[in-house]
Amino acid sequence: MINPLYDRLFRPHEGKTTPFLRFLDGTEMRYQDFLSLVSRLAHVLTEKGLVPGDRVAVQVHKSAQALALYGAAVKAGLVFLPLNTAYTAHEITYFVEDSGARLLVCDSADIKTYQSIFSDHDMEMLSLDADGSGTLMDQVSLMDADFHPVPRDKEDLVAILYTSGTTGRSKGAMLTQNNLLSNALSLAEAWRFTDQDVLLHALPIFHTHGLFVATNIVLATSGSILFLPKFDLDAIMTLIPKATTMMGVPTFYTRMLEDQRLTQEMTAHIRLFVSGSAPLLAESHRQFSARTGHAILERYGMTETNMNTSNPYDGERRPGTVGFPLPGVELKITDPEQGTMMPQGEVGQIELRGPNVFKGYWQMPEKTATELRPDGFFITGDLGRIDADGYLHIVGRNKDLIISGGYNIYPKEIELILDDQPGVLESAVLGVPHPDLGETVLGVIVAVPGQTPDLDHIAATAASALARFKQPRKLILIDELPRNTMGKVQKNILRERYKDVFLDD
Ligand code: MLC
Ligand code: AMP
Repeated sequence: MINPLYDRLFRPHEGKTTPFLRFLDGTEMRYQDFLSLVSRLAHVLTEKGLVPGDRVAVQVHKSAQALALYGAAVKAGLVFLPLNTAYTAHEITYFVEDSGARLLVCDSADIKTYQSIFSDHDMEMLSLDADGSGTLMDQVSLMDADFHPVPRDKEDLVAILYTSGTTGRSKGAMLTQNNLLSNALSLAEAWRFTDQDVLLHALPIFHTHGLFVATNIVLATSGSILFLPKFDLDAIMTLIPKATTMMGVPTFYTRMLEDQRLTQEMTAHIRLFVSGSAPLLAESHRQFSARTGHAILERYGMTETNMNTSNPYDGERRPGTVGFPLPGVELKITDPEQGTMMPQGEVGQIELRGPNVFKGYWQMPEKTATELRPDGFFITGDLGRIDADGYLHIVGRNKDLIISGGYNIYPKEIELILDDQPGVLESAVLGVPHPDLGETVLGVIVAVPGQTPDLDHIAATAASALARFKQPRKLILIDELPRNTMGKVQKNILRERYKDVFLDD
């Protein structure tokens, strides 16, 4: 094979006239038109001087053109680096500099800001807007629709996805051609996707879930995608009768449950609902079954590993569990201190090995070595146990991580900002229950003796530096942080103390 990912996921569709993307307004983009856009975009990228292995940073709204840009990067042998549209210029600066991106594609509204920030960088910049226009697309029309795929090895990098880190510094997870391809094929089979499927797609396309899981499975099986710009409850309710499958984070399902339009009849055409990226409450699973007759299939994944486990397609989809390891994935539960195997049924850290597991963190060999063992097992930081029937239960996290509406937030990054503010002695940032987002961010602050920090000012400073989803939804001033005898802040005590802050609203 010349370029395994392109050859298996994209090439078979060249010339195909069936629809790939279907839009809200009833229009469609056929496979052959998508593939020709991929080729033209690949020409734009290479004519900008990019060579195989170069990073293409992309912070754009969800559009067919944005998805085609991913295909173009694959075809041209480049490394795709998608970035959350909510990231601020401060956050983007880090990702661009750390990755050494050679091209940044962003919204035209941001281009002036980025041009001034990156004026002394050897990096090209092009714009792509939500409506598919921009300087990137201006060049597309001039390009040939034939582009010979750049040869790649299955171990070559195809994407870097940044995930936040415990130290406050984000880490770029390096994903290979084989990581993505093996996972897409494995999931397509496990979840029985065919060319008859119509996937309702309301996830963002800058993360594993919306970009790789959802898109690659459909590409692997030649179905079509109902392509929504974002999650919109009304649009979901209108389109569900036209879809056969849907993938979402738990917030999608809890919001759907609050809508009286969700019934057994209106979901009758759906064959599969999938949930992941954050824990789906067993209670939500049961309510959904009672209302619709559908047992949501919950699965477990990570940016670093793609998808690891899944409830069965046939057989019991057990609420509150994430099912069994996918074919080819080895999973073990180990003692967090010793790394030794825990007895069956006991809680320990989840370790994983398989073709889905990433190659390491971009230019962070030490960090890679602490999480990826020499024998190939990846230490996930999630805590779990395997029940008597083999189902994996995720019972907590051995890492200081908040998951809000499916987005990961590492408290350290926020604490570093809060600690820097006038009048602040120290801070602790934690995740507390939230009815819509599952968890949300709470900031707890201790003042320098005799001073009164201005919480509004601190919130405004956090807002200028951090994406909205990372900003504390509330700041609370307290006298001191609870600590254990080793001096470590006991966030579990704070979590218990403030567990109802957002539930009482
Ligand atoms: C938006 N906001 C969020 C937020 N999303 N705040 C906290 N957490 C989030 N997840 C902010 C908005 O900026 C806005 O701020 C306010 O919250 C409400 O806006 P909204 O319009 O209601 O938000 P909405 O667009 O509905 O977004 C919620 C959401 C979205 C859940 C639909 O976040 C989403 O699509 N999440 C999916 C994330 C995802 O794809 N994760 C996969 C990661 S891959 P303000 O100021 O107006 O109040 C992975 C691996 C795996 O984890 O296993 O899959
Ligand atoms: P990310 O780094 O965004 O890829 O998020 C990965 C993390 O999301 C995992 O380490 C888990 O903590 C969490 N996660 C993903 N899927 C599930 C799930 N079904 N249940 C519980 N947690 C999940």
